[in-house]
Amino acid sequence: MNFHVLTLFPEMINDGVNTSITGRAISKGLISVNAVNIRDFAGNKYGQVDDYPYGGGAGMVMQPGPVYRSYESIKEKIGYKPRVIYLTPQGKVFNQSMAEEFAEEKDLVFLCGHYEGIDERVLEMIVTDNVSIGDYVLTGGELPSMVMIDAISRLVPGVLNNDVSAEFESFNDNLLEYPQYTRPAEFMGKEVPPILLSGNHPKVDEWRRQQSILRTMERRPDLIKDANLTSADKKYIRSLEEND
Ligand code: 6GU
Repeated sequence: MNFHVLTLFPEMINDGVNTSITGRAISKGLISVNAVNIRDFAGNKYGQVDDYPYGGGAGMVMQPGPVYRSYESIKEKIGYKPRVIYLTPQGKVFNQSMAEEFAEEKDLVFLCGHYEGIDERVLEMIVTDNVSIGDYVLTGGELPSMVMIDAISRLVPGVLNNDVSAEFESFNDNLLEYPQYTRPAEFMGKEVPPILLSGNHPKVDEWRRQQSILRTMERRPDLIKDANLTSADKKYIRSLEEND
């Protein structure tokens, strides 16, 4: 899978993705991250890419020309019109289902805005998806694009060490993960839940499932309505409600 990031700060992208799991995925050739400097497509020799907003107001607006030409350079290279994701707090809030959908693409283009934004005309021409990573305001689209690259990359086959885990997670869709423990069996007087030391795998699985449900109800009750609950899960929830 190939990620192309149109940005005024390519070093920020390269520094962010070349480490850890995404870094290893790049070394293994499973993904590529191509940070394209929009300034390389400036219209004049001074490298200008922004200008004052028509109609007045604070700040600067990124000009359409450099953005359009940087997009065209990607389109020419890959030979087709890719999906173009504009990172904006005005977009649809990113979630795991969107990550799964984007992971199906061969190429994805991320367009990172800065200053007061990008001239609307070029957005109308090239953007296919407006995406936000949450309801707060950041200084630019670079961190959001790295967040999305991370979430999408780990769904690409081979990127995670344990190829079962991403699959298992989607099976567990919309429930939070159960708590994990490792050695020592006792830490500062706190014991690991005894069931985990029992060697009884069906019981361990049942306990973990119940912990996932309990956590989701306590921490993210909004997710329960979309969870894939079995009849055993519903029975467990009823037993919790009876003990209230
Ligand atoms: Cl995608 N961009 C910016 N600038 N701020 C954000 C965001 C994106 N998502 C949340 N806040």
